Amino acid sequence: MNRRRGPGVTNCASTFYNPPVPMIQTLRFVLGDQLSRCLSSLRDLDPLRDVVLMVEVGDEATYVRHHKQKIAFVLAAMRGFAGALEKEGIRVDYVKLDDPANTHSFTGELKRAVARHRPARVVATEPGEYRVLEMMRAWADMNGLPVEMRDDDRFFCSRAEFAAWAKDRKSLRLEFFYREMRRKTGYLMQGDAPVGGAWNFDSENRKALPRGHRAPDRRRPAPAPELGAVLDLVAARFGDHFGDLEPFVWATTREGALAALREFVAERLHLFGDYQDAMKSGDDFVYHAAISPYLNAGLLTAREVCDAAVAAWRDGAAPLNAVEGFLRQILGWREFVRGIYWTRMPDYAATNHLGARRRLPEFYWTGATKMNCLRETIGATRRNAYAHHIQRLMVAGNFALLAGIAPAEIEKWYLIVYADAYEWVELPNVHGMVLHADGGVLGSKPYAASGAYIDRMSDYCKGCAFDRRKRTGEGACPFNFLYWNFLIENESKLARNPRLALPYRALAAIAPSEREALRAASTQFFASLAI
Ligand code: FAD
Ligand code: DLZ
Ligand code: SF4
Repeated sequence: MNRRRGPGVTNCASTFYNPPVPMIQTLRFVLGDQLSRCLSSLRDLDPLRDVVLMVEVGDEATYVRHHKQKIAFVLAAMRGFAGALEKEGIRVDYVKLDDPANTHSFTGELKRAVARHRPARVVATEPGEYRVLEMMRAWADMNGLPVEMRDDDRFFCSRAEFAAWAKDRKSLRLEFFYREMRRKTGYLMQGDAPVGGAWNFDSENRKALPRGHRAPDRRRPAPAPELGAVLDLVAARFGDHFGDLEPFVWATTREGALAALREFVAERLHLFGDYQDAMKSGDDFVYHAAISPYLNAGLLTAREVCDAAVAAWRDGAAPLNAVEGFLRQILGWREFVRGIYWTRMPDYAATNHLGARRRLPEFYWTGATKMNCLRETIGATRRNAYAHHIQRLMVAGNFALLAGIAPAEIEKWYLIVYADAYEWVELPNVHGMVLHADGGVLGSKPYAASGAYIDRMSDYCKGCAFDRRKRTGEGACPFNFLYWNFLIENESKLARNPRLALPYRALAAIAPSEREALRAASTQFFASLAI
């Protein structure tokens, strides 16, 4: 035990008082997506008696082979956060990836740290993934040491609160949950009523970008001091993972994340609502905030982001349709998908309502496809470890739905390729919103769409080898024949869904010979992709 001697023991006792350095009381284990100073496990931290443990482990970078920028983002943000704690006088035991003694697992590193510090207890905040929760449950009795697991209260809605809300409901719908959250937080409320007289301004929010219109360029954040070494480390160890490492496009510090939020609020929020569904060649961010990696890793809190948006509306800097639309994403969707994840796991991931079985086409990794919309989306994903919501939902996701890609295959892709992807948020979006693999737990219908939707909301079809007006025959847009093929293949499961009445009526009007042609075009297409 490393105790310094107290007063009266040394010969300079009259001039200096060296207080005894106490035993380590609490070891506080902070994960790579828990980089918030307000984290529950850091709340009662005593700098004199506690140590914060942070560990870079190979297992977290390779349990799925994450995009290189995602790994670099997490590691650089962890190093930056550890540095900020140390500046506050907090003792951080930080294990680097290239430490020769590193066991490369959370459990192994916690065991080693317990042996190093011999703390009286371990405190952690519950993790964001079921996989890690299972791991942590096994720590409950680590060498007889108490391990306290605290709620992650960085969300507006706790897991228990969501479970209570969901308990006796026949169906879980975002709209009703979101209204509860508006009432609870008071955001955009006037007494019991929504400001502006409506909960939702979606009908104003479906515009395509006017020809020649360009959103303001998103500025690339200044690199933090630790970034260079992290980029070298990632290039050396994970160079064969998906995606470009440089140019690296993310901030990795709280200051950088706050600057990105300020830039969004000042320059793009006012048109977020109008163009939230728009896509444009060569514009990877359009009017989106590009803050999800920061929110999910903890560099920004959901509350401060919502506060900033509402303040912009109050100041007259952004209109209601923009601010309500933005709030709905964070206060609504983000909390809603988390609630579904934690109330439904682990069974949720295993469902496959539509019986989708095909393999993921190779072009999801290479981007080598003649379908321009997919080439643009996958290209942006490779460049930035980011694609905006409509690219994820209506291009990459829509194709996977229409082509019947097996849920596990496409879910793994999403978890790998996006810097903001953690299973609590990725899985419900892919499994529920995109694939309808949960049979309607998260949404009442799949978002299936033909090439007409993509053409309406983007300029992609103009630069495409396929003809979005053709349903079959030479050069027909694959989204067209796959769309009808999807409706035919899933008729027994979907035709009675009232929200799909219109497309099924349209299908009924298609002549049997044309139906055959749509089926044949799809079969041939799948064969050409070998899936
Ligand atoms: P903006 O469009 O500017 O929205 C602002 C914020 O709202 C986002 O930062 C995010 O925190 C939140 N948000 C918006 N939509 C959703 C949503 N559907 N679910 C949860 N939060 C939302 N988001 C992730 O954070 N991680 C994921 O792994 C992820 N995977 C997705 C997979 C698919 C198939 C789909 C359709 C959506 C996915 N999303 C995911 C949701 C959404 O696409 C991203 O949050 C968004 O694109 C992030 O970019 P942004 O910060 O520019 O968002
Ligand atoms: C994503 C990620 C990566 C790549 N590396 C680490 C790491 O080395 N150490 C760490 O604490 N966290 C990392 N993470 C984030 C974790 O995967 C995430 O905290 C868990 O999945 C729980 O959500
Ligand atoms: Fe995509 Fe079809 Fe348009 Fe080509 S024509 S960009 S494949 S929707």
